[in-house]
Amino acid sequence: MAFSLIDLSKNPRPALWAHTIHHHGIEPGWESDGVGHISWDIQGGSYTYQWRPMYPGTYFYHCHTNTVLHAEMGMYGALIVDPPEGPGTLFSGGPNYDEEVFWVVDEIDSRWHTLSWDAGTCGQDVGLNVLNPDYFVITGVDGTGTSAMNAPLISATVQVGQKLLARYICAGYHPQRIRFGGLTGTVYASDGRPLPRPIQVEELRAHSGERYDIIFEPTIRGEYMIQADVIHWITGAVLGQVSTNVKVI
Ligand SMILES: [Cu+2]
Repeated sequence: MAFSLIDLSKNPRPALWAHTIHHHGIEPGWESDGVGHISWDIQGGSYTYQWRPMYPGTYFYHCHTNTVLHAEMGMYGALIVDPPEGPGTLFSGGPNYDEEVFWVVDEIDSRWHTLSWDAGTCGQDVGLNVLNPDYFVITGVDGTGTSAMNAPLISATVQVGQKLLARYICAGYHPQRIRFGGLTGTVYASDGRPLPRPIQVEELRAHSGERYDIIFEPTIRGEYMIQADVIHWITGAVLGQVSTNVKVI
């Protein structure tokens, strides 16, 4: 492990700036929280993040260097903590599941992707307050066509009587609404913690960074369309939509 702590008040901006990992819900110490300036800023080399997973669940992490831009660029991910029982159990004492899918929904404004990695860090207004998405993705796959249909880790085929766990993450900046095409799901946990009591839902609304663990126990064979709308945070207009499917056989 090689790193140096940079005092920004005394050092010029380095030619090579690193990225960091900032966790949501994991609660590491400050030295592993990845928030620029108050955690480690690393000039070259690498840093090993350390923390102890205390609660099983669905977590979210993202880069915290020039955060708004880098997270939009796709520097984020899902982090799954399984209970001691292993995959197949959501949390100790919680429900079991047979299949697992990941619905990580995000919007992309391709204009932002023409910017330099450090755009705006010296106080310039580079327009990061304007997000007009022209691409919509689910778990890294184009969600507007058919790419996410029957896609591994996103789409699922289950039998009547089986339980499907969907780990849904709102990874965009605009709010979202996800609809389950006629399936009723049960939300058992959110943001890495069990709910006081499970809630039955036919759709969910979520804001940036929120996670929901939803279990479906379909009783009727058929193909169900899962659709998430990306909704403008001021006007409420639907800006775009991603789709995938669940087949019940
Ligand atoms: Cu970064």
